Amino acid sequence: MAQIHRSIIDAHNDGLLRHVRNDYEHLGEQLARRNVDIETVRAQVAAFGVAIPSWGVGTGGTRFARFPGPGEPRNVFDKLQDCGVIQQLARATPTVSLHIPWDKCSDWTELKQAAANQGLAFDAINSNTFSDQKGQAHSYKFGSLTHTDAATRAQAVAHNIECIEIGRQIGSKALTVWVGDGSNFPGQQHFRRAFDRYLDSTRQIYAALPADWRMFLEHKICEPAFYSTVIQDWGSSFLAASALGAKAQCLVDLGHHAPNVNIELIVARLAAAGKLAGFHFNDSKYGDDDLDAGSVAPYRLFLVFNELVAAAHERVAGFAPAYMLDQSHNVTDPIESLMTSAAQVQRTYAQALLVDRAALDAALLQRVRLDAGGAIDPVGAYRASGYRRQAAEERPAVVGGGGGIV
Ligand code: PSV
Ligand code: MN
Repeated sequence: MAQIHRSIIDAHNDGLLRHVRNDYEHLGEQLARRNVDIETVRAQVAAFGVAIPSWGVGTGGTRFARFPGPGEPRNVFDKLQDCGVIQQLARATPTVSLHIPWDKCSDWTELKQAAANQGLAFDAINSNTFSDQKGQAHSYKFGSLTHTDAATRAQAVAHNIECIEIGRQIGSKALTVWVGDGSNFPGQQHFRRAFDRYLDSTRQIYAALPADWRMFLEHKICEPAFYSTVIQDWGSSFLAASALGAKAQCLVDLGHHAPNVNIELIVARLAAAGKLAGFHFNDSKYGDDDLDAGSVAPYRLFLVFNELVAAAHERVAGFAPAYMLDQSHNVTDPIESLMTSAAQVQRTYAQALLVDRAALDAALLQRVRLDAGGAIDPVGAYRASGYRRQAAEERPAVVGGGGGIV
């Protein structure tokens, strides 16, 4: 199957070109009034890329059912083809992140060439020791890198080293390690010993990393283990990454935290410590819902990007996060979801670059207020009015010693 023909894209663009040019020019004028150079922002956004997860182009499912979509990719070559279309149309996803063994193939050189033909390269490679594969000697039912059985741990370590080897062949520069290891009941696992075993296993993987590679440790609060996980939070991840060395960093998947956790603060802490590996972008309402990035809580995504832009602007040492999507498309066409999610990530980056985000909305809001008979700048008009001073004169303060809740 070929990529989408150039003539189809051109015909589509032709009909919209005039509006896009006019809108862009107008936005440029607006931004210029706030001393923002639209061409600078355009260049920064154009240089921004977010990797597609190979598993994201297939239809996902829940614990209850999976409803296959039409034309699902049958193998890693089909997946690359879908990724190629996403990049061809949306131009925000120049790399793909593979997951082994889901994406195993017999000829990695051929795969690398197939990717290049689609204008794609490879981002971090993901290992999988959270499910058993056919013919595997030891089961991961009760853990992998932290299993109490040494032979099972050795098998999980060997798999990760194999992933590094595959990654070398396709041009990856990082290994992402997420384990489902943990426990379902209090008392099932010795917390300290399980973490020690994790360190012991990951040290062996770390030792196999090429000099120019990084190792991304991904934490997750729960699932599939529902009482405890070994790398439960950024604290555990940070402890492990610090123990391993400079090449080990912490990867933040936006869906892997307790509800209401201040993720942007975690981002700031990790960036300051030189330990921010990157992101798995997605969105959620309740747990690790893996919904489309920015679809539920766009402001949270903005606050994350605000930290990222600030760290880049302030040239924080060692700041070079890798950006990836990690979503499960259960009811939508994965290609559509990935294109709109990538655009949402790009848009949020652009918004954060503008810094004075409030000013962007101001023109519209000012007009709405004006039409309704309000003040163009309500706070400015309020301060200038002296209302508070007058109120203080007319309403003398009451000495109060109680709490603030009345
Ligand atoms: C685990 O929930 C995770 O976020 C990890 O990144 C896995 O590699 C991926 O999802 C698998 O879907
Ligand atoms: Mn993830």
